[in-house]
Amino acid sequence: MDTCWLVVVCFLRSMIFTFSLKHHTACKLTRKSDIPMIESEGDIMVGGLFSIHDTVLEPDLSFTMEPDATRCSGLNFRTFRWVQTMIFAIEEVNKDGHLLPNITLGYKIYDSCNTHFQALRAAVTLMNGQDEPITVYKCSSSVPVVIGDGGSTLSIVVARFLGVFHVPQVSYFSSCACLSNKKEFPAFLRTIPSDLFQTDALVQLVQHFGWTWVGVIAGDDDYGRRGVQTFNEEVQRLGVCLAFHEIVPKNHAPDKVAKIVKAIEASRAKVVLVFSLEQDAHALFWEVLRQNLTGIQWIASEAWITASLLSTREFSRILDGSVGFAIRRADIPGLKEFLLSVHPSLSQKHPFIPEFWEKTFGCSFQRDRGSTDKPVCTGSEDLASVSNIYSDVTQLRISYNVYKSVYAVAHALQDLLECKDDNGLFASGPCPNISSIEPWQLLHYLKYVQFTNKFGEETKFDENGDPTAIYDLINWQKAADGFVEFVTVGKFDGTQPLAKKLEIDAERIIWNGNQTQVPTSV
Ligand code: TCR
Repeated sequence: MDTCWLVVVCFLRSMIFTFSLKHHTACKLTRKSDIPMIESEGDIMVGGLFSIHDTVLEPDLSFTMEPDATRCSGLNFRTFRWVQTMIFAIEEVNKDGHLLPNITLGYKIYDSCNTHFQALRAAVTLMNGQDEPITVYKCSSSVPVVIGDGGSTLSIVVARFLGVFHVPQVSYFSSCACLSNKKEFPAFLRTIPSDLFQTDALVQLVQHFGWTWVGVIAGDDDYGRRGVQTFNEEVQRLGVCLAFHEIVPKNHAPDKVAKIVKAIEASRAKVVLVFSLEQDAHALFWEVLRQNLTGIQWIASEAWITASLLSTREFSRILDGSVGFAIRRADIPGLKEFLLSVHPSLSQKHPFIPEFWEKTFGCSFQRDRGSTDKPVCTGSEDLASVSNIYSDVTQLRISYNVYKSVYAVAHALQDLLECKDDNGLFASGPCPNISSIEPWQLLHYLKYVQFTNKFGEETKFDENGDPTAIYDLINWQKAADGFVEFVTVGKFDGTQPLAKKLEIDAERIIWNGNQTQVPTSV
């Protein structure tokens, strides 16, 4: 009898233990209101990660009350255009009678707020669905593929997580060469070329014009430091001498930046590469202007070659003639109209629209008039009447990468649907079940996807998930209104044999100081 009781008690205790353990692991990760999401239903859902805002406002973590939901600030018009481009591309695929004819694509897009932990939080939520608890044993994901993230720092964090579950991730903006490592990032692909190819292109440019005495300046981050490091190694092998190697500090300390500009002058180098993000380049050129250092032929890295911050009248005196490689652009028919069709009436599915509207028109939707002196937004404001970075479709480079990413996913799905049994994933295996596509199956098809889009450009990925590296060679020329015009004067095509990679239309280049003669480096 005693033994019998013991067994019953043990059984009950183990039940309680299992229950509490389950309860513990099943804690809710997020509340629905925590993370705003742009959503549209579809047969197959595509996840999206974009830094719609520039920063996260830290919640109060004093542990004396429940922390508020995370809030982000600084709505970014450029990224907002990228988000709309993803939606545009998905709607275009849905209307296409040939591509995925009987299937509708839906989407769930989250804001990673330019912050790695927010990006990770968004990725986890994408995988699990907002209302569901996070559990270790749930292996199917609410989305089989994610488009994003933007910056490399964010993509690296997200890719470590998604990679574990073999959820394919297609980035439109993360160019760090480190992401080509498939041991670390097995499910990561991208439509932006790796920076490795950019440095290769820059080295060939230097060689092409016979420059032998070149100065280099880097921004103090992975982008600048890594870029310059590979450039230096390559260029020195070709017998080019480095006049100096400077690093622009992130705090833009005036005395340090002034020293760098003095060093440029002292070196007598006439050709200088600046491999940095536009903000750091801006700090440097501000000082170059102040010291009135002219006559330098600047070579730009991709991050600032089409930067609106620098292509102004003010800087044109020193920066005219600059050359550098930019990601390819395209004119996407219908996109402009789509961008202008954003309206507050769509806010239910797109919770970021009210803020976008308020920022664009300087008005407020707040009913409580006491807290704001801005005019009330009526909804009849006219988007077409304002010109801003959001609706500017003249430089669709990253937007075009977003567009390509959506099409890569659509074509991979199409290939998956066309799979015939006995010709499935493995030599003679069955085909995936359409109604429950597993992320790893889609990853397989994405790796081998290959198609030519309506602009005649082919998209495919190499064994590292990298696209074919094609860049436009851009030259800054002064337009009639005093502003800078980005003129395409050549092309770098990484697929070509070495001698044919770089194609330059040298006669069309106008060098620094309004010269047509190629500058010499000494
Ligand atoms: N990919 C970079 C960030 C970046 C950037 C830019 C920032 C690229 N191009 C232009 C500002 C302006 C390319 C990344 O994080 O991978």
